[in-house]
Amino acid sequence: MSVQHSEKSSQEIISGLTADPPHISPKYLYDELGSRLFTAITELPEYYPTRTEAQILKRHSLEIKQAVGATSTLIDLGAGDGEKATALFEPFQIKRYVAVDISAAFLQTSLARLQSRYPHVEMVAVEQDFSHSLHLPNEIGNDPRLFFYPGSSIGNFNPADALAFLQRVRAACPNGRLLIGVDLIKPADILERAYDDALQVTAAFNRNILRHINQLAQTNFNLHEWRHIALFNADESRIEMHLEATRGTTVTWPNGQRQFVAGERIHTENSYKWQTDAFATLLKQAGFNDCRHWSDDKNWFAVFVAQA
Ligand code: AVI
Repeated sequence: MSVQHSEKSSQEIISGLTADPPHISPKYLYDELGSRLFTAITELPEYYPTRTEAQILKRHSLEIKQAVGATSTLIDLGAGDGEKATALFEPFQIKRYVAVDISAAFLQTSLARLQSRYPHVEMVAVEQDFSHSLHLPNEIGNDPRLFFYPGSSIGNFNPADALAFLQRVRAACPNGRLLIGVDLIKPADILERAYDDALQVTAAFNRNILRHINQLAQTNFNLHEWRHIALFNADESRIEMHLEATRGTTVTWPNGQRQFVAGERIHTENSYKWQTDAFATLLKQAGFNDCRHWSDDKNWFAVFVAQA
């Protein structure tokens, strides 16, 4: 197993905190605890994307396998615990599993566990923030590649960045395929419940970003002073997550500070919801062709296969 390291930037965090409106990149949601909280979110009754996607993959497995064709290297973008990808190992006869994720500690633990369950699959861990660039190590070779981007993580990019991201994947995938999950537009109450669950796991996930950046940028956020907000912005077709100050407070860091008044919000995440036609157009704009998709009975989620 090999690990590639990347640098985290406290400068980026501070410039987001001092911007108007203030924001924190959603990638900082995923330290080790954040990744575990996200795994817990995927098990919540209100959070339908993960299980709906799994149902689509299961129900249409034969057609999806046919659309993907021959492949042996699976590149899992935002692998997390890698569990979703394991469902593809056998049907696609995967020989090499390349797990790309921003959280190195989580990746290593996950791959060590997977390696003992799948001793014949070569495992490569790549610690990378692929939201800006995608560099894969030479050791993964030139066998046909299947890029796997499940869970509607594409929704965490705005449409322009989603296009740029898909173009990068397209460039890294000569003659390969992309298998990607996309969350679809649906009534606001269903969406808002999915991002503001009764157990408040999503609230913990959102507030954990402050704990994480306190470590990275030496800020002194008091988590008790911030509450979780999730709302559907219909004009932008996205769920927004914010952290709202419950009282006036001053946050400091080495050589700087910012005051927040009660009710002021820090924007932490967007999760865009798509129409299937618009997403197929986006894939074509990125240079993919032969795009096919499958959906569930309620049309809540879609799985696309596209050819590079
Ligand atoms: C990772 N990503 C697709 C999740 C989403 O639904 O946008 C992150 C998430 N945020 C809150 N709940 C889940």
